[in-house]
Formats: sequence, C-alpha cells, structure tokens
Amino acid sequence: MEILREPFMQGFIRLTDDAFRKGWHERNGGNYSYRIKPEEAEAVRAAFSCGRDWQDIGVEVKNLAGEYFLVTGSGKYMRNVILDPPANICIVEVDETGTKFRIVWGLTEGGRPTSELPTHLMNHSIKKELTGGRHRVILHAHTTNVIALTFVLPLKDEVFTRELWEMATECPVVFPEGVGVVPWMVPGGRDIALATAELMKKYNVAIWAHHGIFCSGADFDETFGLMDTVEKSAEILVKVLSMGGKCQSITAQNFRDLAADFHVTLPERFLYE
Ligand code: 2HA
Ligand code: ZN
Repeated sequence: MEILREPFMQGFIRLTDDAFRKGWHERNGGNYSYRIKPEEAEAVRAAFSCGRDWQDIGVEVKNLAGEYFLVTGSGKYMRNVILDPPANICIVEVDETGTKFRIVWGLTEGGRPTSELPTHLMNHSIKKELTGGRHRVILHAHTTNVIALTFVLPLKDEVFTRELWEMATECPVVFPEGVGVVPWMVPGGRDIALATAELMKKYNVAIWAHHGIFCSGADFDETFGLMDTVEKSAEILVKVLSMGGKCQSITAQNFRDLAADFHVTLPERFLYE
C-alpha cells in the first residue's frame, strides 16, 4: 500500500512502537493524533474514500475546518499499529463547520477514532492558533511514574513543575513553561477536553491525575522526546521519594542562573523557596 510509505505515516507508526516499548501503552491504553500537512494529504488523496458518515465531534473546533488528522482507533492496541496500520489507525476529515468528522481512510475492520478525539481536537485547535500552526502532534499515554506521582504530590501545576524540573537539569530547558495538572475526571468527554485545552493554552504538557499525560509538539521527535523527558524525571522522583526523599537539590537561584545562561524564561511562580 503506497500510503504506508509516506514519511508522515512512517513517522507516526514508528512512534507508536517506541511508545509501546517504553511501557506507556498497556492493552488499548493511550491514543495519538497528527494534524496532516496539506501537501501530505494531497499526496495520499487517491487512497481516501468518502463513503462513511459524518459524526459529531462533541466540541467545536472552527479553526480545524477542512483539516485531516491521522489518529489511533478506539479500543485498538498501540502495540498492533506497526503490525497492521490500516486496521488500527485512520485518517479523519473535519467538516466545514468544525463540529463533525468522517473517516476517509483506515480502520479497515471497523471501529471509531480514539475515545479521546474531543480532547485531541480541542488541543490541536488551541495549539494551531497559539503556535501559528507549528504544533501538529498530540500524544496521550499512561506513563507509569507520572501517574504514581499524582497519588502523592499535591495536584498543583506549581508543585509538579518544580519537582519535575529539580529531577533533571535539562527539564527546565525542555519544558520552561512548566506542566499543568487536571484533577481526576471522567475520560473521553467534553468536560475533560475543555479542562485539558485550558492547560494547553499555557503548557505543552497536561497531566491527568490517576490516569496519564498529554503532550503537544511540532513533530513526532519533539513530542515523544518531551514525554520521555517528563516521564524520566518522574521516575527519578519516584526513586528519590522511595529512598527517603531529597537531602539536597537544585535551588530557585540555581534555576535563575540556568535560565540566564540557556536563554529560557522560567516563570517566577515556579521558583518559590
Ligand atoms: O484507552 O487511554 O483515555 C484509551 C485511553 C483513554
Ligand atoms: Zn488514557
């Protein structure tokens, strides 16, 4: 199948395999979407079929009208994407009102796009606007150590950001804007989509308490790398807490010095004593 040889398709599929091997996607856990570039959609348009029904997205995403997304299927296993992409992923088209979608390719054995499609599309909508179209990838995963931390740390952006920054010197350089936290909510619906989108206005990382994480990025490498960095930092923190907690750490002033040398802006609200 020609379409599977396209670089965007290859990049998408490679990430699903890498993320599964990381242990982020048990069973059908997690989901993933890519906003396809117009020239990429054009290159594969011959493979599209438009016979399937328009369905409600559940949220309105006006600035995504007419766009195409490559997304994982609801109930499909990330582990199986590389083995049989057309059965496990699909391309959806958003209609001209930004309220409906239809499948134009994939899910050859039936099914729907990810249950988290409302959150994915809301996040794409916000990020398209705020990054001038640069961000194209949204990844949701069940990262073990980040989830573990949501049982022991206060569910506050300031606490999660500062603790994760302290665990690896590169963290404030990789996510200088910090991370946001959504309290436990029912997944799959409009409310959690709106809460997540609100955080995506400020951050590229939204943590869902007792559930997982959403990351946004410009391309596959950047988005995967961001999630990997956050999860690794969370793993260090879990180890540190398990060993009895910090005896010393990176200080607020250390972060200010780092920010100056690395030319990043670190919001003062994360630099409390
Ligand atoms: O199982 O991760 O959030 C898919 C999910 C739902
Ligand atoms: Zn999930």
